[in-house]
Parts: sequence; structure tokens; C-alpha cells
Amino acid sequence: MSKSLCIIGLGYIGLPTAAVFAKAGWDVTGVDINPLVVEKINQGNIHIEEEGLEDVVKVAVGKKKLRAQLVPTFADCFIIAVPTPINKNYTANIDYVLQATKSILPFIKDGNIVIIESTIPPRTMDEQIMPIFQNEGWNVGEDLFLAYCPERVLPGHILAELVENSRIVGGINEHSAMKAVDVYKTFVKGNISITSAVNAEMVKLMENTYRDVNIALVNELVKICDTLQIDALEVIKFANFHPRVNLHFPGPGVGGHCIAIDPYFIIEKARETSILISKAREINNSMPYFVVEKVKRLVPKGDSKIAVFGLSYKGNNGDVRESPAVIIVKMLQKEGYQVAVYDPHVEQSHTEIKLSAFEAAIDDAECLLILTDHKEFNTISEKEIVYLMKSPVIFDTRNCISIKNSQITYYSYGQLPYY
Ligand code: SAJ
Repeated sequence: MSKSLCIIGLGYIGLPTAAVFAKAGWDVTGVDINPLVVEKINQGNIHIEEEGLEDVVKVAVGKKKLRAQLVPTFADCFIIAVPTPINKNYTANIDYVLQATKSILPFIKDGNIVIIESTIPPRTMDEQIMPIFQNEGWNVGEDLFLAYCPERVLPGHILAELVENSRIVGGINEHSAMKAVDVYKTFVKGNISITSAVNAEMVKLMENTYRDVNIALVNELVKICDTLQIDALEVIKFANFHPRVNLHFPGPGVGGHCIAIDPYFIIEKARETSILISKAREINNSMPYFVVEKVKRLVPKGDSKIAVFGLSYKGNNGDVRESPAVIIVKMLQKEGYQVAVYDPHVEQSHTEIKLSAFEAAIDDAECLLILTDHKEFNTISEKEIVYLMKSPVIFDTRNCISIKNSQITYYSYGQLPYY
């Protein structure tokens, strides 16, 4: 008989995870509080954009290996993959994780394993999750097993990375970790390493913090080079010829629900010692202001029109959470510019910012500001840009397109001259 899984949260991580387990032969029940999400999945459709996911979900639902519902059910294994939003004071809001954990209590049986995948601050497993089960009389680690197993998948490549990437499994004790390994080895091809729950919590946060700090470093380099009139892109390119240097890509800021958020979960627990991590957050948060200052130099203030290409936080993705582009658009509007936004990946229902079609966005615009590196922007019609824009000027904060038409003035980000 196949093993059963009940997974709480059918979002960006939960749904692909549910689909991959179902494909590996598990009987999967996915739980979500949103009835529209449940209905959509049971019809074999999906509510998020992720390469290849719809096909896997369709097949799994068709074969009755995956079903969605509003309440949990009995299962051999429980996985919690609900969001951990950030509070206004930049601390983690773990309410959904705690609620989801409590919601499975009536369905837990002897020998079950409960796995948390949501990103959480260090010691949440030991201090908040484990007591929920202990208070119900469970001898955690003996008759109920508990582990923290963060995912490390890159949006846009989730299905492949869930299978191929190495994984870290943090058990509340060794027995729990071994049980969690048995769960993941049914489909994970990468190495599965075992550690304690608290180490796994910190590993997850540090992976994304490493990225945030490195992005802050190149973003600061762009600012320094701007002051000193040095070509930052050349500097990055040549420094990276060093075998042990890997400068990242500069950009208009860091978005998404992971890298822009996770460092705060460390800062809140060790504020005095998280100096570099806090500064990196400050630098990346300052980048939208830097971009707006550059735009103001390029386009005289007033009610001039600016076409913005890309609203999501990264290329080929429709996710606008924490997107620096959203901040930049709002700042430009506040400055008095007319801003028309074109994003072929973002659905209008996911943002309060009005979206326009390609032609309508560039029509009569004095500057085309690229804020996201969507693949479609590589093939935009240069002819239409020259024909429709009031002045054919492009400022590419992602350095993602190459322009051949000499009638277009193209400014890259980090490269001289800016203006
Ligand atoms: N960015 C830059 N410069 C870079 C790289 C990224 O400005 O050199 C920006 C992007 O444009 C974007 C943001 O940073 O706004 C984050 O994008 P990303 O593609 O680097 O990462 P995410 O948030 O989509 O996914 C990350 C991944 N973490 C790492 O690479 C360490 C992924 O592996 C995690 O699983 C995921 O966070 C998560 O869920 O935590």
C-alpha cells in the first residue's frame, strides 16, 4: 500500500512539493484555507506560475494521487509549508505555522512524522513547535517524530530542483531525522544530510542571507563606481576571473519572499551581532531610491511619461511580493511622473498597479525603464520603440537586453555614462 501524505499549504512551495510526492507514488492530500485554490487544484489547474507544474498536477489529480481540501486528514506523514510573513517591526510572523501545526493534532497517530518546511527563526522548533505536541501528551522523538526540513529550490526551476538538489534534514532527535530521510529519499536524488532542527533552521536562513549580503556588495559597488565614475560592470567581470571571487549581479533591489525577508529572522534573534546582515538589508532596500534618482536625471520632472517594463521581483516569474519594481513605480508616481507598466508575467488581479499592453506602455514615453529581466524583453521591437516613444531612451537596471538600433539611447546599470 502506498504511503500517505497530508501537506498543509498549497502555495509556491507546498503545491510543487505535493505534486512531486504524488508523482513518486504517495497518496497526497493537500490542504489550503483558500476554497478557490482547492477548487482549482481539484480541477487539475494551478493558481501560481511555475514551469511544468500544471502538467504534473493535472496527471496527479487525474490518477487520484493528489486531492485538495480545506481541512487536514489522517496520514503517515504531515508536512507544513505555509508562509511566514514579516511583521511591521521586521520580526517573523509564525502564526500560520503554529495554526497549521495545531490543525493537524486531531489527525496524528502513533509513529507519524511531522515535518516543517516553512522558513522559521532559529529555535522555533524546540521552543514553539515541539511543545504543541508535548502538551497533547506526545512523547516527541519516541512515538511521534518531528523534523525541520527546509527547501532550497529556485522559483522557476522548482520541479527539477526538488528532485536534484541536496537537502538538509534537522531532526528533533536522531530517530526523527532518520524518519524524515526515509520520506525524502522516495524522490530526492541529491544528498540528504542530517543535523539538529536548530542547525537546519539556521542553515536555511544563512543560505539566503549569504545571497543578500553578496547582492548588497555589488549594489554598493555600483554606487561607489557611480561616485568615482568607474565602470562597475567591467570591474565585476574582471574580478570574477579570479578563481575564488564570485561577485553577483547588481540590480534595482532584492525582492521575493525569501532573500528580502529571511535575514530579518536572524537579526531579530541576535540584533547586536548581526551588523553586516543588517547593513546588507539597508543597502538593498536603498536601491529603489538610487534608481529613481537616476531616472530623475534622465527625464526632467513634471508629468513626463515613463514606461516601466517588469513589475515582478525577478525574471520569467509573475510574483510581485517584495518586488523593488513595485516600490520604484510608486515612488515615480509620487514624483509626478505618468507611469505605464508592462509585465507579460504578472496578472492584473495580483497587483493594485494598473498594467498596460506593450504598445500602450511605450506610446509617447520619454524613458523605458527595465526593472525585471523577463525573456520577452530581449525581443522587443526596436522599430516600435523608435516609432512610438517620445524619446527612445532605455535605462536597463537588469542589464538584460542588447540594442542594435542607433536611434535608441541605451543606458545600462553600473556602466558609464549614466546620463
Ligand atoms: N538578485 C540580484 N542579484 C543577483 C541575484 C538575485 O539582484 O545576483 C535579486 C533578484 O532579482 C530578486 C532577488 O534578488 O529580486 C532574489 O532572487 P533569486 O532568484 O536570487 O532568489 P529567490 O528569492 O527566487 O529564491 C531564493 C533562493 N535562494 C538562494 O539562492 C540562496 C532559493 O534557492 C531558495 O530556496 C529560495 O530563495 C527560498 O525559498 O528561500
